[in-house]
Order: sequence, then structure tokens, then C-alpha cells
Amino acid sequence: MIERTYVMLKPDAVQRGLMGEIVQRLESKGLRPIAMKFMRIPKELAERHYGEHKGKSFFPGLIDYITSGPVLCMVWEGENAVASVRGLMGKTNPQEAAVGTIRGDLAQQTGRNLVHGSDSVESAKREIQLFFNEYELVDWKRSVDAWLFE
Ligand code: IDP
Ligand code: MG
Repeated sequence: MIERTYVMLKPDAVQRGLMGEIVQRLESKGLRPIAMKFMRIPKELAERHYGEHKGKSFFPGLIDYITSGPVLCMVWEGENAVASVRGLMGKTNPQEAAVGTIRGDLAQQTGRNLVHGSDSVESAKREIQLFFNEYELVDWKRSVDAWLFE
């Protein structure tokens, strides 16, 4: 099933100069970029995005972290894109994330785990709408798609 997912490179990814490496991994998988936006997230938007975690002990720290510097907001499309990106990211805690994943290879702590990816198709829909309007979502095809999809 072709899906879209919301991916966000967090402030540590930007500050550590890892945007290129992480985008490279998504591109190399054959996922198609649909939208990208570099921005500093306002606190209210951060709190809405992470609304499911409100009330948890790590919530205030999470909001401080995610609003501490610019992030790269993106939408990617592909076969099972939601699960596919979660697989490329690895587990939430980088100490448990497999080698070969973004978090497993490039991060050390849960509170500095570089990347966000939607956890379901419904979350993806909600998050994409939160960060992008319809004119920012680019529908396009690539000639290489014939070599990715039968
Ligand atoms: P996910 O990003 O893998 O979907 P979630 O459980 O949805 O993980 O948590 C959202 C984000 O909140 C994590 O990626 C991480 O940045 C942060 N977070 C979650 N649990 C902790 C914690 O125990 N300490 C610090 N930060 C946490
Ligand atoms: Mg999550």
C-alpha cells in the first residue's frame, strides 16, 4: 500500500550536521520526498504535535528539546511508508535501536534521538496537516519509479 508519512529531523540532527545523512537514507530506500520545510517550531505547535504525551514526565523536556532550534519537517511517500520509516529510524531508545538504523548508528539517548516518524497512517494524516498546507505537498513521479515498483 502506498502511504505518506510525516518525518521530522529534530534540532540535534540539524545542529550535528546530520540532515544530509538522514535524508540520504530515506532517498536510498527509494522513498519519494513530497514536502520539506526548515523551521523553528512554535511552542503551541510542538505541544499539539506531541499531544499524546501531555502529562508524562518527559513532556516538558521534550517540548524544550524540539523547540530549542530549527527542525527539518518533511513528508515522504512509498510502499508502507509509515512502517518503513519507523524501521529505518529504529527503536525510540537508541541503546535498543538496531545497528543499521538511524538511531542505532547515530544517537545515544532517547532524549536526543534525532528523528520523528509517524507511528500510524492516522497519525501521519494528522501530523502532515499540522505542518503543511495542501499547496506545499508536491505530487510528482520519477522515472526511477519503474525500478522500485513492479
Ligand atoms: P517515537 O519518537 O519513537 O515515536 P514516542 O514514545 O512517541 O517515541 O516519544 C516521542 C519522543 O519523546 C521520543 O522520540 C523522544 O524524543 C521523547 N521521549 C520519549 N520517552 C522519553 C524519555 O523517557 N526521556 C526523554 N525523552 C523521551
Ligand atoms: Mg511517537
